[in-house]
Amino acid sequence: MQLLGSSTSPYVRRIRALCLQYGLECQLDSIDIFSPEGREQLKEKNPVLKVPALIDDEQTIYDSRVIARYIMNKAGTRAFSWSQENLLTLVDAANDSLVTQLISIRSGIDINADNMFYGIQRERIADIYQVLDQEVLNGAFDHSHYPTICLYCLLDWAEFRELKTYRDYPGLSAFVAKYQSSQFFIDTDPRN
Ligand SMILES: N[C@@H](CCC(=O)N[C@@H](CS)C(=O)NCC(=O)O)C(=O)O
Repeated sequence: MQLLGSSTSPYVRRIRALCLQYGLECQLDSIDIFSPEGREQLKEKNPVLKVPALIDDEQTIYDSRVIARYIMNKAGTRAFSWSQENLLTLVDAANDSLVTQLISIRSGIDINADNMFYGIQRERIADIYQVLDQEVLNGAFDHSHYPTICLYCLLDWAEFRELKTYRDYPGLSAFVAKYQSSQFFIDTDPRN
């Protein structure tokens, strides 16, 4: 399998970590999604113009959640429960808002501006971090399943990009401390 993506993307990292967890071979085809060449490759492989995209022989899959289902199917694992789907939706919504913030910063836009659009993103991120903190304390992320991988990739990436810190949240801080020595997170660290 070939994964079109970048080594810094939290959405790409979660798929790389999942493949490592299952011992499945997945080659990262690294692109700069904002360079002219990268955009050409994206247009050819994924019309959504986002990473990751998975290419497995003739089959191409868009979107990390669908790719995860595809990989779990290949590995013979059950799909997500409804509560796991909700955890993934929470993580994805916060991650999407943070990606919006990062692209805005790189476009020279002030994400702390007092306007409706950026106010909504800040509110969503803060509320979801609060909910996820509580979910961690309630034990929802005690196991190393796919939502756990996604939460770790979100928290570590937001910290790495200096967009939002998990350190103000006791549950999230304990969560990162628990998982940071996992080999599949060390092997996919965006700083390396
Ligand atoms: N729902 C998508 C989101 C993927 C995503 O937003 N990827 C970012 C990179 S971290 C991206 O490609 N952004 C480009 C853009 O928003 O134009 C997934 O889960 O795969």
